[in-house]
Amino acid sequence: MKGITFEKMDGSALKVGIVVARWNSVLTYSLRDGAIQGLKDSGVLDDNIVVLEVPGSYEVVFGAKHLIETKKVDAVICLGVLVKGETMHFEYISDAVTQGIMDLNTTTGIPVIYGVLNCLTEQQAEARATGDNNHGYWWGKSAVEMALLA
Ligand code: DLZ
Repeated sequence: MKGITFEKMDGSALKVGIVVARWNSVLTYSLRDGAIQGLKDSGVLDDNIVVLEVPGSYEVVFGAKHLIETKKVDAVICLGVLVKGETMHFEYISDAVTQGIMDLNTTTGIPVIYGVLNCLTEQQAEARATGDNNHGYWWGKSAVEMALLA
């Protein structure tokens, strides 16, 4: 089976932040919707889901730190879609965001989920951000599982 399997979870006492990049927004908004569904299916209440938009994937780390510092969230999901272009932008942003999210995980005590797709083509990204294979759904559930560890 593709994807991640989860036990039944009770996230009803949790507050979860979602940081979503607007670059490639059709796909990132689809990931956001998938993540919200994953949270709700794990018991997280609508009122306890905080969504923050940022311009691009490079900004999701700052956005996640902001939510952790100002909203008392139990977990944060970082959502972005990076598609390789003709320049080195993709490599630099991808590396920076990946390292930045890991740093937040090791320094803040709050789980920060890596919901950034790094794809060679838009088709690859679409296949992972939409429909039955919307990775956002698993990332929502991953956030609940990790927050419940605390
Ligand atoms: C500039 C840029 C480029 C070229 N590509 C992407 C991308 O594929 N996905 C994405 O989320 N953001 C991209 N960005 C924008 C950067 O993430 C960032 O918003 C700007 O460089 C401003 O810091």
